[in-house]
Amino acid sequence: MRAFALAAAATAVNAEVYFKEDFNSGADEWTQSTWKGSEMGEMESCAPEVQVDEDNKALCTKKDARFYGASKSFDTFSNKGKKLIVQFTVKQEKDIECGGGYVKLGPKMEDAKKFGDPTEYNIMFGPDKCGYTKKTHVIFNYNGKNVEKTTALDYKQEVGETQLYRLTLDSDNSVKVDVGGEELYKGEMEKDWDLLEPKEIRDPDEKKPSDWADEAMMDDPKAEKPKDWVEEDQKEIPDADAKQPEDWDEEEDGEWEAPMKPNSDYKGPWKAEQIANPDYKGPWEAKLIANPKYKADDNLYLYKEFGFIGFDLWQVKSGSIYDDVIITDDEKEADKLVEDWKKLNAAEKEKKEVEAKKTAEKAAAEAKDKKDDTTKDDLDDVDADDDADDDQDL
Ligand SMILES: [Ca+2]
Repeated sequence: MRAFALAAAATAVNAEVYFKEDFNSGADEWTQSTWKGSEMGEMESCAPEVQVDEDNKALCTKKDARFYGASKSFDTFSNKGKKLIVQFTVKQEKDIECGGGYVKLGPKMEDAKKFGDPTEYNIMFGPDKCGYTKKTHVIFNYNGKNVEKTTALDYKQEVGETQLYRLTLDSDNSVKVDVGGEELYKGEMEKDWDLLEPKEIRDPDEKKPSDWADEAMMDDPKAEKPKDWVEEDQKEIPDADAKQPEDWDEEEDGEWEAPMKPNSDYKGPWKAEQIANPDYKGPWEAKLIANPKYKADDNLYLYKEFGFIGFDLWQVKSGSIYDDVIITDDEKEADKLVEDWKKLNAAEKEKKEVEAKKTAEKAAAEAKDKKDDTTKDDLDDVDADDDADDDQDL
């Protein structure tokens, strides 16, 4: 027990929060990028409409069809031998249509004003949507290449609701993604990101054997064509019921021949029954061999340096709200923010429900008014028609 308590205490002491930002004292310490010139919008400090804590402020995008770039640096660290947790919240006040909502973490930048798409980063994480293409991005940089997860993770953003994103990267090269406090993904970097060359490949020197059986089915060698099989030349036969017309003149018309009719016994060309080919072993593939290009790496997770976090975005529709960013090696530190998020998300859901009810009531009232008006109009029309008829009668 004592040893366990000591170990737990040691973990707590070693726990580190590398970066934490609640934006409650504004966003002045964030550097706004200018890499796209006049096409850029500023990520501003704002007070979200729905609040649990009324002094709360967040970081917002306010202009449509703009690039956004805002970053903040911190004391550099490496995640060597440690767990890395990145967590933040995103809310979209309206349908973003096409735009990102993710964060990038990377080594210290020389010039944060140039932060943008070409900037080198280690990890990119968060929601991304363009029309029907929607996903929760997890991109790792490996040897200078940005590598996306081979199968995309679901998009979990709902308009008008703050969503909570957490990425956990561990020193055993495992990855976990939690969205809204629920596990969205758990797996391994090597398996689910094409970071390394494949472990095994098909032997390029192996040739398909000349006697390889390509067909799964074959003619039954025991099958025999029935002796009475009607061949194709018997497809049509003279009509036995036909009679020579009485006025047939053999001298003039030639010898009478009965007209042909289809032979009902003809069943098409004879084919042997099909049986499974006992030699068939499936489609040929060269055998798997160890890939000489494969180089194992137990440190896929390891980044020498983290020095900034930033938002590098393009948004068709703005109205994104970011808050409660934390980078830590301690789950408990990240967990502390989960309860706040739950309260906020519940308040937002409640507001949405109230608004949806109001909208439905308004629509119902309008539909009723319209119906009353239409009925009145119809009656007027009937009167007008009657008048017209009366005029014609005269
Ligand atoms: Ca805040």
